[in-house]
Amino acid sequence: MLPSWTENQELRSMSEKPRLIYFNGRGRMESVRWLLAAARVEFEEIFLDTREQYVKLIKDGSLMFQQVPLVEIDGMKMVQTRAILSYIAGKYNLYGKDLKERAFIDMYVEGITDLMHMILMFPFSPPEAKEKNLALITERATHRYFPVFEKALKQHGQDFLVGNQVSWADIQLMEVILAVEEKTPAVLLAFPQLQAFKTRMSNMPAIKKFLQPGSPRKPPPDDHYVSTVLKVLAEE
Ligand SMILES: N[C@@H](CCC(=O)N[C@@H](CS)C(=O)NCC(=O)O)C(=O)O
Repeated sequence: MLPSWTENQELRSMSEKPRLIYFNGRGRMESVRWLLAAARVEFEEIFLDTREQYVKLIKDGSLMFQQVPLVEIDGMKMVQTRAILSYIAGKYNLYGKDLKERAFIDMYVEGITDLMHMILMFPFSPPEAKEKNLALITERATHRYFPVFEKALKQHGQDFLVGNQVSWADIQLMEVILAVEEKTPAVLLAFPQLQAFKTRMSNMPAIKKFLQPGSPRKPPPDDHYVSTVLKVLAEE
């Protein structure tokens, strides 16, 4: 039997590349880019550069909570970064093999996200708060978050954080390690497990490709990125 029109639409959208709608910079979308790259999924991007583009998305009902990131995938318009990431992780077998593995992946990912949130807000901090905020990122990475992953990798004795295969948690850990190192290059000195983890992850073909110039990975935020975000989101 031929598929119905709706099934046809569904089949068509299932075979289309995901489309990422966000600013031309890291922000909350960067973890989505990392996860898709790790899953070897090609994607398209639309960059928001003007307030008009953003208002249009709100008016046409694309943004459930009037916020980006927006990812069009499998016929859905997905918002909320965590929902997007967990859908991708589930779809591409990066979300553990059972509920308990998922529970650990969730805990690790939430911790990493808390640290990442400090990093992604950093460029928007006022000049007089920059030094303090940078010190706080380094302090939290060194004393709260990285020790957890150092211990987890050591006790678990596997190449990866959960089970014996790569998961969403590993990809986000790799992303945050590189982001903290950009700010504090020596931050891994006291973490031999994390150093070895970083080397292993960097050598995975999909990650290696993503780390090469010309990939969809975005550079560290600069003044242009900050002013674009403020301009697009600013209310009149
Ligand atoms: N919980 C949401 C937060 C999204 C969010 O705050 N997005 C910002 C841009 S990075 C935004 O659209 N802000 C506009 C607003 O909140 O009105 C998520 O994780 O996706």
